[in-house]
Amino acid sequence: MKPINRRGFIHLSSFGLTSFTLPGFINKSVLINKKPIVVSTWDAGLNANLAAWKVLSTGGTALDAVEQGVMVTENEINCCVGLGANPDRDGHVTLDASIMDHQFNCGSVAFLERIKHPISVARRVMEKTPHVMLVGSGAQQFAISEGFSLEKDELSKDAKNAYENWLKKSTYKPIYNVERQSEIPKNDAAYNAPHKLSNGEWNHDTIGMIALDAQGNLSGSCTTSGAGFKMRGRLGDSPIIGAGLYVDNEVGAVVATGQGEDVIRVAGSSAVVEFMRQGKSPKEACKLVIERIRRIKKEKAKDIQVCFIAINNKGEYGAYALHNGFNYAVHSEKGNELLESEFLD
Ligand code: SD4
Repeated sequence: MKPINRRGFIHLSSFGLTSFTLPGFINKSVLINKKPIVVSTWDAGLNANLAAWKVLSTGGTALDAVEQGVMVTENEINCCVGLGANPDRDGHVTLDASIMDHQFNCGSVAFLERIKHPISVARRVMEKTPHVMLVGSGAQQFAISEGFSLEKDELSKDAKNAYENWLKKSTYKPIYNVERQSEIPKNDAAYNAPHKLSNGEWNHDTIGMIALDAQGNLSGSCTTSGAGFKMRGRLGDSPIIGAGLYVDNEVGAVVATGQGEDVIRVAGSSAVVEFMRQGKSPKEACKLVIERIRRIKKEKAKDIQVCFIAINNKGEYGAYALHNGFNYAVHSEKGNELLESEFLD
């Protein structure tokens, strides 16, 4: 056993140590072995969770889990996330991603083009630079210097079709799953199957993931192509720490999806963490911030979707959405399942 000083005591306490046999000495038998859990947004989360679970179930860190988990989704060709996703209105795919660990270390990239794994570039920003955020050509330059390859600037088949369709009208109207929900009769099975819109377009563009590992540490990640057909240069909430993602190991981890502008407005993920700090459950905390967004947006709230998922440091999780149609995937010892989120209206 190794003596530790007072500073070490505080540090190690936050890693899940509950008590000590003698002052200043660690009793390894009291190391908390937390039950790992990973929660991610939308149905793509099911696959992503499998990769994250491989890490968590073999004693790996939540940080590795949330990176490797969302890389699965970034890898999918013809997917709503990563290089196969919908482009901006000029026809280029621009990607945003962020990652945060249990010690307030965080990194993000935004407006990144032609790089397959923005989440890993975000992690390198966190670990290898004195900065939190790199954008645009600077982020791309950094990625290349770190050995990431520059992919072709070309659209996937689905994205090309969607873009050609969009060009016919060229109106910017983010849809997520709200428009589709209102189009489908409530008794239709498709009402609760938010995969694609009836016109074949994706109804979301993001995967967010939060995890608790066996050491009791939380981490989170988020990666997105942003809103399809957005203005060139537009950033959403996903690369903004505190908006699209926030982790405070003493409290919980939160990630957002949906209309990024309205998540940024309320510093959404950070706000959910603050409600959990006040003792609210993950679901209640998510709901309070969703209600705040609805109050702010008034009647315009019907045109947007915003959703949060949260885990607290006990491993309890929850989610809440503004409207119907949001689902999220949870993997624990009990298995991997897709759950329908509760919603305001
Ligand atoms: C954004 N929040 O860029 C992202 C979009 C999203 O499912 O979550 N889409 O605003």
